[in-house]
Amino acid sequence: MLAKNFLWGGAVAAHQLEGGWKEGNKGLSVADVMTAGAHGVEREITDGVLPGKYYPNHEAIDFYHRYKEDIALFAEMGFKCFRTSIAWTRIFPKGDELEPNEAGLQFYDALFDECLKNGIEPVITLSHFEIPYHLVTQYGGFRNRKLIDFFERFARVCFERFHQKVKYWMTFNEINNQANFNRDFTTFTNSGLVFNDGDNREAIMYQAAHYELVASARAVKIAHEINPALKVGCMIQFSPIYPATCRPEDVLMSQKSMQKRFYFADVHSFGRYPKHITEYWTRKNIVIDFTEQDQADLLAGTVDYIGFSYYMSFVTQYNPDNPYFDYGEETDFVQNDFVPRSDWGWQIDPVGLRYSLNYLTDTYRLPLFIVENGFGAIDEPSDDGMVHDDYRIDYLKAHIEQMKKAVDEDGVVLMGYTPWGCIDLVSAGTGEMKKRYGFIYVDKDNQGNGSLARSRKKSFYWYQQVIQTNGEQL
Ligand code: BGP
Repeated sequence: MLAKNFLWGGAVAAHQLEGGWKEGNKGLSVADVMTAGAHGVEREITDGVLPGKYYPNHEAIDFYHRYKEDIALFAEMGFKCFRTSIAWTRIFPKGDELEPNEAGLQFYDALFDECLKNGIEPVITLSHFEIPYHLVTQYGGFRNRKLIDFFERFARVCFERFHQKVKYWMTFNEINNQANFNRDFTTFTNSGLVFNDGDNREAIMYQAAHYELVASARAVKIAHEINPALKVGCMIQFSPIYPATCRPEDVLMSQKSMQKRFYFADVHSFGRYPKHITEYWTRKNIVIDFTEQDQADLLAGTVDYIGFSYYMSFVTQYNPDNPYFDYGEETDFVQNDFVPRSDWGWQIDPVGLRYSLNYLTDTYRLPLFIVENGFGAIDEPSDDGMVHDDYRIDYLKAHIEQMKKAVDEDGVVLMGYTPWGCIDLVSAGTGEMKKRYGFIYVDKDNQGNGSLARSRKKSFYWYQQVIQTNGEQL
C-alpha cells in the first residue's frame, strides 16, 4: 500500500508552459531563442527574433496569465503536489546581476500561494533547460567556473524567499542528459554549451558537468542552512540500458553504458566521483579543473532524495570497435523486440520502471521520487469534444502497477509520482504542441493557432480516481 501522504501530482517546466517571455522584466533564456522543430527535426538556436520564425516558448500555453484556472483543474483532479520550475530569467534576467528582479519573485510568490490555497504542495526544480541566454553568449555557459557563483546566488535567493512555501526542491533537471555529448544537446540540458568545430566535446562536457555538480552541492548546503526542514533532491534522467543478449561482452557493455549515464547520481548522493570516471579521465587525457574546495563542497551538499524521470529503456550490445569497453555510445543501442514503441520511437517498458526503482534503491539507499513519466501522443478531440486517450491511461496504469509492486513487494521507499506534462505543453525536444502528455487538453497547434481553451480528457477523470483511492483503483 502506498503511504497516506504519497505525493500524487503532475510535472511541468516553466519555459514549456508559462509564456509571458518578456513580462515582469523577464530576460531571454535559451528556450526563448529556440525555434519549433518537428518530427526528427532539431530545434534551431537563433537570437530569438528572426522574422518569419516561430518561437513556441514565447507564449507556450500562457500559464503566466492562466495559472489560477489551471491550478483549480489540478485541485479538481486531487493533486497533492505540483512540480514546476522557477525560470532563472525571471529572477535574474541576464543571470549575472547582483540583485534579483522583484517582479519575478512576486510571480512565484503568487503561484505558490495559489497552490497552497488549493492544498497542493509545490515541488520546485531550480534549473530546467532554461539557463539565461546571456550566460551562454557572454560566458560560454557551464564551461565557465563563474557559472557556479551565478547559480549559487540564484539558488540562495529562491530558498530565502520561498522556504516557507516550498519544502521539496531539485537542483538541475536531468543533469545527466549531457552525457550524450555527441548530440547537440542545448535543448535537453541546463549547461548552455554551444560547440565549435574542433572542440573536444567530451572534455568540455565533463568539465561543465563538474561545475554543475559543484553548483548543485552548494545549493543543497545553502538550503539546509536556511531551513533544515527543506528536502533537496537531484534529478536524473533514468533509462535502464539492458544487454542485447547474455553474452558477457554485451552485459559488460550494458554496465559501462549505465556507468557513463548515471555517475552523476553517485556524485550527488555520495559527494565523490566513482573511480571508473577518474580512471577514464586519466586514460583519455582529460584534465578537469577540480579544486580541493570543490571536493569539500560535493561532500557537504549531498542530496536528500533522488528524483528521476522514467520514460523508456534502451538496449545495447558489444561494439568490436570499442575493445576497451569505454563507455557505450547511443550509436551502439539496438531495438528491443519485447516492448512496443510510441509514435516518437520511445520504447514503452513498464517493467523497466520497477527495475529502475530497485536499481536506484540498491545503489543509493535514498528515498526516490518519480518526477516524470508519461506518454507523448497525438490527441484528437472526438465529436463529443473530448479526447478519449485510452492509450495514455493504459501507459500510466501499467507503470503505476509496476511502481506499486516495487513499493509493496520490493520495499522501495517512494515519495511520490508526478506524471509529465499534466497539462498539454510545448515539447522540450521538438518544440511541438502536438506531442501531448496532458490530462488537460489545450487548444493550440504546432503553428501557434488555437484559443488556448482548456478541457478535460478522459484520462483526467481516470487519474482523479487513482488519486482518490491512493492508487488502489486503476
Ligand atoms: C524530459 C524533460 C521534460 C520533457 C520530457 C518529454 O526529458 O525533462 O522537459 O519535455 O522529457 O520530452 P519531450 O518534450 O521532448 O517529449
